Amino acid sequence: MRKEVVIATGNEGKLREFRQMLEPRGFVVHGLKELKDHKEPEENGKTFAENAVIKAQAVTDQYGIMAIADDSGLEIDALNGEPGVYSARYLGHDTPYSYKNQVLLERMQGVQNRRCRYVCSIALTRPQAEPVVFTETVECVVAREPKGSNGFGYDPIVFYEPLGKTMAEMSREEKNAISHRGKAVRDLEAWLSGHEEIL
Ligand code: ITT
Repeated sequence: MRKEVVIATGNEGKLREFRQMLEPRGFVVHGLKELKDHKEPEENGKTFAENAVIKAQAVTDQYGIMAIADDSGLEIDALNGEPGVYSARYLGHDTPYSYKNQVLLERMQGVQNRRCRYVCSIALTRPQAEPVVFTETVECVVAREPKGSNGFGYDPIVFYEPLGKTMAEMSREEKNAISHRGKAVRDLEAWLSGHEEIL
């Protein structure tokens, strides 16, 4: 039987990573661009998990097909968890991250408590089934200055103490081994392995 799944994301990087994981497992993977008249839902959840479910469930409800969505972001303790679920929209969706990162560093100037974390929730939705959600985090500190050019988004200012470098100074493999998304994807893989018969 063909196992079909839609990756409910407008982010090409996320689509590529999920494709790499799911195609070897026999899934036929579709991106949102292949769907006709897809209605983008409002991401109005209060948590990453709620938003991941909103994005995946919208596709399952509209097309009657299994869907996977990822919602993620950066929480800074001294800023009451900002930018949090607004990470992609913080200071404007299309504002360059070099600017967003500079603003965050300015807001953190002189602040002693630099604890922060990346959070990733992955939701899997299927017709006539409850959503399945995996949430993982990676604990970090806000760097004093941006460093590194790998990765994306907030990576240059997110410093991972056990390796002594920012997320943007890590290779893809290094980041994947410890990251919020790497861990959540492995949770999803383990769940899929244990539920082959019902997919
Ligand atoms: P979709 O909602 O269409 O999947 P998106 O890129 O808008 O795509 P999110 O709403 O989940 O995705 O926003 C995630 C934001 O969180 C992203 O734009 C970054 O600013 C930040 N972020 C999440 N994971 C990150 C990582 O590994 N490295 C750097 N920034 C990250």
